[in-house]
Amino acid sequence: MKKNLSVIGVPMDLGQNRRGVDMGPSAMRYAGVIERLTNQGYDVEDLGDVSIQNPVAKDVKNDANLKDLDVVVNANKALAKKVKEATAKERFPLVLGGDHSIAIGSLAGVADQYQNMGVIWYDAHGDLNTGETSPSGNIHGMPLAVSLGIGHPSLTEIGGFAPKIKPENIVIIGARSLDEGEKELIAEKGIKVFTMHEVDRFGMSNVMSQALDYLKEIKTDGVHLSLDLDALDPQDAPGVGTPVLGGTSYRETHLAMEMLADADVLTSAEFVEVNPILDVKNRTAEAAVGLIGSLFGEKLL
Ligand code: HAR
Ligand code: MN
Ligand code: MN
Ligand code: MN
Repeated sequence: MKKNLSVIGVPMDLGQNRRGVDMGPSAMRYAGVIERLTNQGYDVEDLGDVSIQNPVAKDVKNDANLKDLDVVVNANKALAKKVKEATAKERFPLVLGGDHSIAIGSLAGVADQYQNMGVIWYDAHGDLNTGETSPSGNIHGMPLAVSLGIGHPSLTEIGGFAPKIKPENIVIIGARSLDEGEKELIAEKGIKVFTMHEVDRFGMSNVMSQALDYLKEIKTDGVHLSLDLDALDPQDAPGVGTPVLGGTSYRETHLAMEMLADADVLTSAEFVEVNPILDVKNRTAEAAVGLIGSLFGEKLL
């Protein structure tokens, strides 16, 4: 792992309709993310938060079934620029969300600097909707499709090129809530998915080994981790906008992060969907920061 990190907050909550996830970056900073990484010997540069235009816009759907499209587009353009600058300076971008729509900007920022970028999408959801298939119009349910170049051009063209990633370079882990259109896209594109069925049946250790082998086989030159806290069971991560029962435990996710640290393949990461308003005593932000600690090499002994 690179020793120089750039932390970028994105106080975005307009990709979905539960207000409060815009406070996620503050909650994770409050839970000590910067100190935790600094104490491990990293050179941590906190770039502060990307500014969100018109943060009071609210669930305004356009004709294409996309809520608050312009605000989401502008924030992701700004994020992509910051992520790209950090990567160009050989720093590891660590993005703190914010709702999951910000993965569009993170991936736009890293993708053109790698020829064969891998993505680990750790999430209860597939985030493979488009305006046509989305039941909600919420853009946080679409970023993975957008990064494949599927969706509204004002989203897919962020960063000036599309697609950002190839379907065979994606591994989804923890899925348990997929819409019909998402299932069709997974089948059509042959996207690798480890649902909660596989996690329960084979165990997290086995699933992570398979995921890492899979990425190794396709010879990725960079790997982005997109971790949606709702992948965790609501018992361990109550502060998320779209909780789904039957998720990974904190312990399983912790192990997954340790295995990623040992494999030393990641080149960027984001932690999203922490909503302090829905949380219990900042538990979800603390879980996120604990996971970040292991991801960056903290050992229990
Ligand atoms: N699939 C549903 C939709 O598109 C719910 C998405 C919920 N999303 C997230 N992202 N938190 O993972 O509206
Ligand atoms: Mn807001
Ligand atoms: Mn998500
Ligand atoms: Mn999710």
